[in-house]
Amino acid sequence: MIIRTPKSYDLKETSVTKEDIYFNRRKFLKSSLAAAASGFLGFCPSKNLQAEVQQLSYKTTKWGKTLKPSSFEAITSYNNFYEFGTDKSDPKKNSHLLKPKPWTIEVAGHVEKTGVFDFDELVEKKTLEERIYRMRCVEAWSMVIPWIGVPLNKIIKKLNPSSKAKFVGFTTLKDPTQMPMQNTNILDWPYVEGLRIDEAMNPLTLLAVGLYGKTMPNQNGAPIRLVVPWKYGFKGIKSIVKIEFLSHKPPSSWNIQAPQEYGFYSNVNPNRDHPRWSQKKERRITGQSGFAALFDDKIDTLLFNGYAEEVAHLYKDMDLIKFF
Ligand SMILES: Nc1nc2c(c(=O)[nH]1)N[C@H]1C(S)=C(S)[C@@H](COP(=O)(O)O)O[C@H]1N2
Ligand SMILES: [Mo]
Repeated sequence: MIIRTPKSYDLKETSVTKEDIYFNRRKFLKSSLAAAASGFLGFCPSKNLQAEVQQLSYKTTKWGKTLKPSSFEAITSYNNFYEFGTDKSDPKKNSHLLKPKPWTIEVAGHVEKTGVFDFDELVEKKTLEERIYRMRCVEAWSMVIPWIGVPLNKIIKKLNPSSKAKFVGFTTLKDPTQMPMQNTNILDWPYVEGLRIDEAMNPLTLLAVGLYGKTMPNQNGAPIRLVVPWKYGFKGIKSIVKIEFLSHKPPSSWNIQAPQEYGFYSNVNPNRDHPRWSQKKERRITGQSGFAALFDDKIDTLLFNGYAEEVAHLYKDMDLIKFF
């Protein structure tokens, strides 16, 4: 057996199948005790890649263990991030301009701890968890994404909002030198989003800082983005620089753009069609059928994207067709 010293071009090659390394790593973590004892550690196949991409340490949780994640390639090359272009392939191509480090987040409004926080102050590394969630875009495609993040409620409890805080508003970075499409007016910049405080406090809601066990790729919203798995994807605002605790409903970019098409709630609901297309089914992008996810089968869309058990109580007295 020949053990070659890897060259820099090898790192590029291995990064093509990052999800294999991810799955190996998950197996690897399980057997790490036995492995350490047997001196197996030196043969960990992901070692070289770790030098290239920063690995996050995190707690594994029960969430989504039975779901098969979409490929790393699909998750990081088929994106909506209009700050970098309107094509699904644009964010991967153009988001190298984003500088996610250093990063600060302003906290404002009806909350005790206001001010500008450094990323690491707000996101304590020891609180990171893995959550494998179904994600449903309003455009009727979906993926399964293994996020790494902090439940937003943990951060909110630390910041200690007052009883006047009925909503939470989020704002994306505005800097046209990093986000070139902000030189155009395809959307009102910066991108903004919001949740009701009880939605923000729901244990499913995450501030994600990574996926597949790695630091968040720029195209997915580095260094920190919202993940609300029972809502349409556009609620998951990327590259957040401000969190505000408000007494009134915060603005939402797509709601401002086309209020008759995109509501504030935007809970995934197969019974409420978009004015221009059905929401009954979705194209699940697995990345398994080569690049063109376009060939994947259509599956039924589930109420609250399959998370009714966890979130239906938040809307028990609401007409979900009227408050879409
Ligand atoms: N700042 C910002 N956040 C955004 C968007 C955007 O254009 N700008 N697109 C949204 C939409 S429509 C979707 S479907 C998700 C896509 O997230 P993903 O690329 O990580 O899958 O990001 C959301 N967050
Ligand atoms: Mo979307």
